[in-house]
Amino acid sequence: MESKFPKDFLWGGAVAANQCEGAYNEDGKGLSVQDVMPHGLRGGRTAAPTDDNLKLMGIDFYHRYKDDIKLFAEMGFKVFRTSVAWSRIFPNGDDEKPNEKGLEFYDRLFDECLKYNIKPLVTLSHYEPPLALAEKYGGWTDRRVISLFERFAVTVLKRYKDKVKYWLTFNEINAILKAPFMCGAIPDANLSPSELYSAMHHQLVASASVTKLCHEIIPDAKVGCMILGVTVYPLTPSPDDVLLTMLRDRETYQFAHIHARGEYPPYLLKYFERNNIRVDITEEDKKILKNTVDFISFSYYSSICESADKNSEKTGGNLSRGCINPYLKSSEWGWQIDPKGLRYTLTKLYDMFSLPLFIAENGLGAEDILIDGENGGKTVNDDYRIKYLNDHLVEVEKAIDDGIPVMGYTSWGCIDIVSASTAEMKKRYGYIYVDRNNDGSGSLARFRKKSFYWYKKVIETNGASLDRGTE
Ligand code: BGP
Repeated sequence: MESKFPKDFLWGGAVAANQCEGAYNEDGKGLSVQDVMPHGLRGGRTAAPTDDNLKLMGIDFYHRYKDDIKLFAEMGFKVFRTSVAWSRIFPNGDDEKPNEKGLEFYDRLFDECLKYNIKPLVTLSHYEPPLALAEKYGGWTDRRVISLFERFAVTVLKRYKDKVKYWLTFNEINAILKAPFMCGAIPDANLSPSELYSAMHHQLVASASVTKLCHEIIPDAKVGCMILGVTVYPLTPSPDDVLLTMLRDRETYQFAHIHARGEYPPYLLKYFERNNIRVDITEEDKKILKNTVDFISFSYYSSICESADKNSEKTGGNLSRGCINPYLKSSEWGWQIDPKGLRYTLTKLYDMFSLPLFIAENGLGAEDILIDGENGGKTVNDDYRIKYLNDHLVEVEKAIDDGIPVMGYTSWGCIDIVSASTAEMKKRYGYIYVDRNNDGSGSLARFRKKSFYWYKKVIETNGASLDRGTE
């Protein structure tokens, strides 16, 4: 069947520095919050890095990026999403001068991408603020962190202005309300709502300010926000469930609203007022927020249901959990699989904000079994992953056919990396298997999975090879 994907569709994959690079203390890098979160999101933090933190070595991308990018190029990637680790460039977050060695690493990395005509899509902050900001400032609760972030962003934007034309400000910016330490270097577990929402506000102002700076420094750049795209359905047609779903949706879409419309939605301001939440939104902040994004990007893995019934059974998930949808199956980690939910989210976001969309993350975390492959190599028969990705892409194509401008698709963890929520290797997303285990053992060798060849074909045919079933 003829493909409906636009000719210039950006096919690719995504990772984050802290989940793949390793080399956590090499070439002048400072510690990031991830270096003291050995067990992921729910595991708390340690005082200093510990040996059981798989992120300290990641998949050694810092040293192996050339071979890995070569593999991405073999699949035909048009785009590669990664982040610049803030603590590689400003080891303490507030240093006066950047760390040249850190900057050189990303020069080499982006050059390597460009060698194969792969466009870098760069996230400035992907769950990896410098740890020193937690200790010295209480993280993003302190307004001064806005200018520290601007300093980092300007340094990076100026340095890579000829190499990187696609930028994202904060990964899943809505996540700060759920994981304040990981997203905002906020050490205090007993944070008041006013402090938490102030931290959120500071990130939103920083995001808008960096959007402006990026447009000034790189006039031909496209800057997007990045939202954790939680798709929510009412569990039943009960008006209570429907209303709750609407309210839950607002928790996500308010972030897109601020980035796309340049102001707080009235319902969020009302929420502050009703709950006595004090956020200092200055006149200057309001002006800065007017610097809106060029596109909206989001992550999409699964959907959840909302119910007024407090006893309804809950799904798995990393940051957003909800009620189980009886019509859907789940991944081994309890994330409900819902390809149609992706079309729903694309449609909803476009109906609300009329901006181009980018699917910055999507994928299936699964346990893979390495088997013997051709020519003495190894491989994985990951038909389950192929099915997941295929079915989601078929829904993306339908959204495109409905007239929604979708710029690109970077599937998550295109090479196996350490997971964010559980900090393990066992949960794999990649087209490329990395020989590394939860106990830290493994040769770090890379092997092409069956999905590697499948995705190569999808890109080669611009989506025409997707299996659209009988629909
Ligand atoms: C998103 C994060 C990623 C990523 C992904 C999958 O929320 O932006 O960093 O890891 O989720 O989650 P996990 O790694 O926990 O399976």
